[in-house]
Amino acid sequence: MNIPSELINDENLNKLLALNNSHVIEIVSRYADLCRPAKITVITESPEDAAYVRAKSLENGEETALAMAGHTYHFDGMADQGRDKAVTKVLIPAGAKMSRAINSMDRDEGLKEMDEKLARIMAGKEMFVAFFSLGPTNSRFSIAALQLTDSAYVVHAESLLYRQGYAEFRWLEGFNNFFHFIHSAGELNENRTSKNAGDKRIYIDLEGNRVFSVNTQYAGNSLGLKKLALRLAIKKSHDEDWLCEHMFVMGAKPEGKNRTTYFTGAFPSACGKTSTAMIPGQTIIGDDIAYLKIGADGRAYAANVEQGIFGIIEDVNPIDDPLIYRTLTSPREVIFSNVLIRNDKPYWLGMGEELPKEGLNFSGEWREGKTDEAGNEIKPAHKNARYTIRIGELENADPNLDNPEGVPVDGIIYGGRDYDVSPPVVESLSWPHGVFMGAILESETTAAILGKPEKVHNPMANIDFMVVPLGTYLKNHLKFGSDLDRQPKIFATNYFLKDADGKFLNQKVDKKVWPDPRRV
Ligand code: SPV
Ligand code: MN
Repeated sequence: MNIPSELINDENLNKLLALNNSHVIEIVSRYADLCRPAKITVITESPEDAAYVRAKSLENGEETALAMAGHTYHFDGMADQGRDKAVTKVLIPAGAKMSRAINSMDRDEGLKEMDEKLARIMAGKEMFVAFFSLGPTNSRFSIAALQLTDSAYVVHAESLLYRQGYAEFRWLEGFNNFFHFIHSAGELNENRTSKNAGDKRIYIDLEGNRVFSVNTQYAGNSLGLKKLALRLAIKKSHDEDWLCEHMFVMGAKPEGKNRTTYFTGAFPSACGKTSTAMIPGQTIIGDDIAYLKIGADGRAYAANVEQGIFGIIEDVNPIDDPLIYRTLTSPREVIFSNVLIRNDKPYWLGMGEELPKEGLNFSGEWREGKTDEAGNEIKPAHKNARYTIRIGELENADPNLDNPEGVPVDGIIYGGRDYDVSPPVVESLSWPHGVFMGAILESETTAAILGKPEKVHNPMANIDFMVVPLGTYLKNHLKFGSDLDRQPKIFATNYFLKDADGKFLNQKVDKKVWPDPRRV
């Protein structure tokens, strides 16, 4: 199969051919032919290509520049403000079994539906072909990832959040051991948000090492490298005996001692994961997704899959989150999503200053009291409004952020949003007991996921991304621990206990010493 020549010029074609990988050519050909973009642009790791993507996102209106240098904002549509579990499905070959908790559908049916949805979906648009690495590059943690999308915002956000992977694809030497992601925002509204968000679909094809995502822009649904790759990597980790987790990685530094002890921790979305990774005086490696592998010395090593943070901006203020606040209020590359804009400045809930009474937000022109179609008041910024930055730009970035060996892990923390049962801190008696504590995690869902809050059973905070039967997943955890010569200690935390009057129990913390971890 060839890429239709009218869609790609020689310069871009040569960038693809230089990879010497027929699988890449085949994928680009297939989806160029199906999606029929007006043109194809290949993004390598050159600074010119990065600048091109940034400029395109501004030019096509997916992002708009703010007053501060490097800052832009992006809006997702009203029905596209979080991960959409209902339309995210694992494609299962005929006869295969899956736990009931995992949303799945017949593979052939799903692939057929996707072919129909993708047909000519990029008409008049540009298709970007971009290369990234999950995990540090040139490392046993790295997984090469190919992104096809008609959204410059998606490639721009991925370039902040993930390491460049064009070189990784050269090193594949023609093999097909990479993940690939096909995304289209679909038709756009005037404000550049997905018009057909009601018809979004996210289908995970484990057999093809690929994920399809259509009619959505929200990063958790659209960025291949984020939660879409997490699902593919969970399957891969099971085939290869390592762990792929919804975990932060941070360095803890005991006061007065010159040593760093690395912890990983899994908390459901918006339950304190980033705040824990950002505890004052400690260092951060990652706040969302980690791969854990066993080192030659028999210890567990963790690497951050990402190099950036797609963090919740609500309650980021100079008191609770001084480092992130400073990073978000100084010149550098930052994408703000779903915040309020007034006079080219971003505003968000809990930022520590009074918000304007009118401005522009994800609902369009906004003024205080505006309601949605159901009559509910629209807040100035969404509760799931976010910022996208590189971790390396934070003052507390750990020196091992990009270490290809990862970091040795001595502690693992599981935490949920449980208002009435789980104790504030528990240490497990053993690795299997710790696996049990992770497995019984219960938590209230949050604005990171579309729909009303509900208390769900969320093993290892990973249930939304599970693509293997739960029993298999837990057995893999038990095996991983028993294969280690030195097992990390496992803890469970709960920051969210309430008293009989519904007030949070541990509200008397001195905020200057220990910012409220119930921020997320
Ligand atoms: C989460 O919701 O767990 C996130 C953000 O980390 S998302 O990209 O939506 O997954
Ligand atoms: Mn997450």
